[in-house]
Amino acid sequence: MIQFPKDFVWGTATSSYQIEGATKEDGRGESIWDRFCKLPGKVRNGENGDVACNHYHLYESDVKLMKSLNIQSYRFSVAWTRIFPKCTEKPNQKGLDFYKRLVDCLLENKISPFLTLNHWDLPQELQDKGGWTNRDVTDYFTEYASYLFQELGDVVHKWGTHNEPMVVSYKGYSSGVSAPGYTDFRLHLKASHHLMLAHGKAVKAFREVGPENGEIGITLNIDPTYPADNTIESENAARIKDGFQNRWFLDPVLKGYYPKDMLELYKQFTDFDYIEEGDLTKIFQPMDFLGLNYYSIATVKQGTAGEFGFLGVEQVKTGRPETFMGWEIEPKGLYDTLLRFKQDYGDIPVYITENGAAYDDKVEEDGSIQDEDRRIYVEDHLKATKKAIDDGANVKGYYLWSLMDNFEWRYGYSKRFGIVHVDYETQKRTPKKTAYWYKQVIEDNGIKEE
Ligand code: IFM
Repeated sequence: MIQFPKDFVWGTATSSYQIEGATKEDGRGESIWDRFCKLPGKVRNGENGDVACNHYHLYESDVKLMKSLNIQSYRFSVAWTRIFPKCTEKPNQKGLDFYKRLVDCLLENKISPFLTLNHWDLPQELQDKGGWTNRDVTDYFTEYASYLFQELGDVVHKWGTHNEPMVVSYKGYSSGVSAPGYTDFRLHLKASHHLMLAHGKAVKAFREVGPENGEIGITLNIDPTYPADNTIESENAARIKDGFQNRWFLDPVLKGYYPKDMLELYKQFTDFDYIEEGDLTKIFQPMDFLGLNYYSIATVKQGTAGEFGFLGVEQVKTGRPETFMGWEIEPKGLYDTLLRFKQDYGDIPVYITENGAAYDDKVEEDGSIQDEDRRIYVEDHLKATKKAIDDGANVKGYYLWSLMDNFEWRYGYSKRFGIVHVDYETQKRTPKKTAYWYKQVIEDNGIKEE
């Protein structure tokens, strides 16, 4: 048996827009994803989160299902627009009540809630003011966060500010594949700064008005980056890609500065006039944990082709097996990331806030889903996690992405990440083979060796 530490937390994760549905109920306001989904060609088949997994109505049975699978903790996000449909007006009690009911239900079932404040569904009203490129949004975010700290702080102890701010700013404002869909790298730089500033302000507010025994952190999506070969050029490309995706966010929140080499490189795009004196101090707030979303690695060489060509970086495939997202599978990348945190960023406790895989699941004639490929993916990543813990990494828990199949953003419903299958016609939930396997892992607090 590969045994995990006795206080290790086993969880699953989801996010509001991806599962809730009920987008027009109980006073919820419009979010940027509601708007983005309506734009022609942005989301596969013009799909959207209007119904999704109908979790808004089915949350009680979803919680019971989690309970039946031994899940100890549930990471979910709050839809900002349910709480503040209009940012300048008073909060919407009905929206808050939904999350109160959800949290109560979790606690009744002995599942500890982990609440993320921003999993991408920014109010459209704030987007109309410039979204994350407008510094004022950092104040709106702090107000929204503080309200939830006060209203839910007695029952929720684990809090996350943003999920993957890199995706929000880069994919939303530069590559344009996510809401709001802009394509200007300068906007990404500005938006990323404001996201981190909002994070810092919210953490500070948490210390002032949040629960005394609560914990708060941020979730970053880290792609460990490796040079394609031993040349200086490839090593340089790896440094840049790592700076762009990883250090640009890790360094400000955990060290209080932007990476110097990236500031130098980005001078060609901006004069950084949006960074005000004292901002980095505001961003650099002591956190209780770091959340890591890990899926894959990046392998790069110098070049001008592809998405990162404008930075002189060309990402290449290495021939490793891939998931249904086309993401290369490399559990060692998770191990390397966990040890890198320890080496470069101190001994901060880490939660793996997302890890999992999309596969082209087939429903068998008997109704079961034999997702052996996903089970192996999870098993191999858990083994990498355990090895990292043995080698000194401070990992406190693991949240499998995702509890159930859901709306996978621009890919609509075509990519299934769940350990529970969702029939979107009937909303029937069916645990897949991975779910039963994970249940046993939790019961054993470890992985049985063959
Ligand atoms: O579905 C997403 C999630 O919203 C954020 N992290 C990556 C997942 C898989 O793409």
